[in-house]
Amino acid sequence: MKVEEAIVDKLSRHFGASFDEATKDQVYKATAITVKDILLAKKREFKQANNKSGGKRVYYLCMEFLVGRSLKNNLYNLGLTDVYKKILAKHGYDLEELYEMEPDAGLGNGGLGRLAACFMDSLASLNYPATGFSILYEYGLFRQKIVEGWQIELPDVWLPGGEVWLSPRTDKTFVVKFGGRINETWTDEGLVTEQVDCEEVEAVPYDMMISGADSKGVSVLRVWRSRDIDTFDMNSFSRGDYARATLGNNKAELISKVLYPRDSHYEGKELRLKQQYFLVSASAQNIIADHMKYYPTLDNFADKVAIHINDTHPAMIVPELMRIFMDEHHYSWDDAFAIITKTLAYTNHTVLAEALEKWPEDMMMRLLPRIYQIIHELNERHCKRIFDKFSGDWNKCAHMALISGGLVHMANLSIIGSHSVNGVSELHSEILKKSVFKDFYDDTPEKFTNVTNGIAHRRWLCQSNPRLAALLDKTIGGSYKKNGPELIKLLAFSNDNAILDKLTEIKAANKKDFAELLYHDSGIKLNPDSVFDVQVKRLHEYKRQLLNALQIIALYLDLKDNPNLDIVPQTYLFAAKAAPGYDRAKSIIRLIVDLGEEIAKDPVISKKLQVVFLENYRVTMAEQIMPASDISEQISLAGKEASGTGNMKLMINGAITLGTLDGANVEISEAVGKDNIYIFGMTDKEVEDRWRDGYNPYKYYEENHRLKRAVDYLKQGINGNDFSDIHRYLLVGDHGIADPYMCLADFGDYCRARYEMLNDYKNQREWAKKSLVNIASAGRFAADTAIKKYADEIWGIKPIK
Ligand code: B1H
Repeated sequence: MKVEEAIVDKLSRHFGASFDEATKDQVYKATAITVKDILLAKKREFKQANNKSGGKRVYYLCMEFLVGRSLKNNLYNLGLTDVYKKILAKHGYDLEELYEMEPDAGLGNGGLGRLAACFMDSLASLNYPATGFSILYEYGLFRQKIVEGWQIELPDVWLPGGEVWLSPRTDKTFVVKFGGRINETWTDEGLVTEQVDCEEVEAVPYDMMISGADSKGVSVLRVWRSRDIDTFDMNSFSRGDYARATLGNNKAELISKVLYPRDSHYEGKELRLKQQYFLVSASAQNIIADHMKYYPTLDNFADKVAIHINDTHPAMIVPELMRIFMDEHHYSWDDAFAIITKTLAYTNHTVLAEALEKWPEDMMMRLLPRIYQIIHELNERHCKRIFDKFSGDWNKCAHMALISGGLVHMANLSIIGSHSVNGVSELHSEILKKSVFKDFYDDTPEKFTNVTNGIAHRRWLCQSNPRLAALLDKTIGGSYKKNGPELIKLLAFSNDNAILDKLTEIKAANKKDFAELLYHDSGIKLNPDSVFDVQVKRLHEYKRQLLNALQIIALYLDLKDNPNLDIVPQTYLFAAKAAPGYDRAKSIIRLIVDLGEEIAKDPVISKKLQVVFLENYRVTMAEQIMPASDISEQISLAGKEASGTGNMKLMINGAITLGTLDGANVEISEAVGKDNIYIFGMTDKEVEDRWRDGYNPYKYYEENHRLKRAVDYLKQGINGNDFSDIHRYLLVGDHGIADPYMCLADFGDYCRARYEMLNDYKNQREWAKKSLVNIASAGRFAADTAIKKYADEIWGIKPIK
């Protein structure tokens, strides 16, 4: 069927409407359904080709996939944008406006979830057969509202509008068991192990398809929804209590109700543990059932299947696979373990101590008795081996144990169960080897490797910055779309004034667009002739939005002294969600909001300095803001940010990084060279030394009068509000040590780097040249590059021909 007929057909069948009668929302949905049909057909062909080749498939397990919107991305990747645009225009609809009807699928917190989504895109584009597994959260990451400076969380109702992209597969459900006890009986077949008297929950799969770009590939994201098995209560029914009979207890449905909103932070809630096992068990059963459809045995499992543990959240896949191999397929412990470890690989995404998952032993024992038994046995065998290998080194045993101090250590479980362990930037992977996982590295150095993160550059450059993409197409041709590193061809134009001026024009136009959008959405007016300095990411102390705020306060106070100070007009754009229970993060948001309002009251200073906190940061907003940014703030305390990916998205859009030598900033700096990035602050090694020598923020405060003034200003009241809690946090320490992320230590050098940067900004040609070098060098951070490395070196999968 032709596209036009298909849309007409969907409108009529789903909404009983014609183009003329339908609402915009109905036209969006009908359009989306036609695209989904195309994806389904494409997926079917791709799957058949894979079946024929008998190749290996990768399953990517992750508690989060931050997909954002799908219509624009799929049309782009299918090469159908223009076709749809024309047809819809014929009926009076602007495709761009239809895109706006779609809610973001916010099934993730931040970088970790967005990375998983970018990887699905690359896998499909490179023709690798891949399935992502996650949870169909009824509510994704909360919507943020700012009321008098405070963050308020509202539920993210995304399904009405997002659901069109999901295909329910009610024929492929699995049962997941919780609680009860383990029964072991000897029969003729040997030992039978069963979990009895337990709660059974049904896992119902929904598939979301993600098309590859200019490829045959389609990735499937399979998300599980939990459902009560028996919602019909026969006892109540026979008593005549019909209302109660149909009520069910809805307990099971709680499991997939809502995404936990803490980024880089472990939350030891029972419901979260249930979510993790729910994901793991349904996915493991699904993977094994798929395998058994084609092969009579699991002996070749590791040759046909690669499973990725994305952060420790799905780590229970290790004991769950052991359970299925042993209890259901009667493998011996050693045989099962050998096959399973060959199948599994693990990526670590953070070294923050508070993010490392440790589940209470008793909670696991009660909720997942069989899983606990297996982990217990794994631990015994593992500790014995380590004890023998390292001649009775108890310390090593204690560090490396799966269970110690009444806690189950999920990172250790992930390492033991995998053949590969990687970090997400060179620096981060080194830190894993030399400190966080040092003992494991000593034991099995061959497991450890690095794969630096990447971004879906077709989405973050081609789709979100069409002006820049058009210039690139004209200047270097379009091959960079399939091969990111070819962006480097742009370097040949670094002295071409026509191109440089064009880059400046494009940035100006993007800034104007963003300013108009913001004005339209929220009535906030930006000065598009100022430099747009952007810090957009989750709010976390280690990311140091507070350092940025202190620097702004210092500048503001300078301007109060001397309103005629000759500076480049500056607009600071912040956007960040704070975890709901994270009070410090919330008070930093309030500080930024109040600071912005305070400055706005001054008619003279506000012409030179504006601070705006953008509400409800999400994928769609990121796509709008990245192309409009001049300065990319990547200022985490060195050693804390595992990689960062916003840094890459801003870079590829021509923003220049102001950053510390942390995460992937180190590699960005190597890629662009020191003239095209502004690096400041301590290195991770210096940070360590400073701690060892005893960190005293007071010293910096006393030595730098601008800093002292800025810190003291917190106590004075900003926009009528008191921030002495932050003052105390920086100098005395509210709970524990003062200034735990060393804002004061890096303040001086941060101001120095920024001063140089703004000075350089005055020369627009030179600035454009730096911008060009950044765009040209960003190709190595294409997610395709990362995926090729995972495929070749870790998963051992091949593209389907
Ligand atoms: C990252 C997380 C994370 N690291 C726990 N860890 C979560 C941990 O809900 N939880 O329990 C959620 C998220 N997220 C980020 O991963 C890193 O901080 C970034 O530096 C990195 O770029 C990103 C992708 O690797």
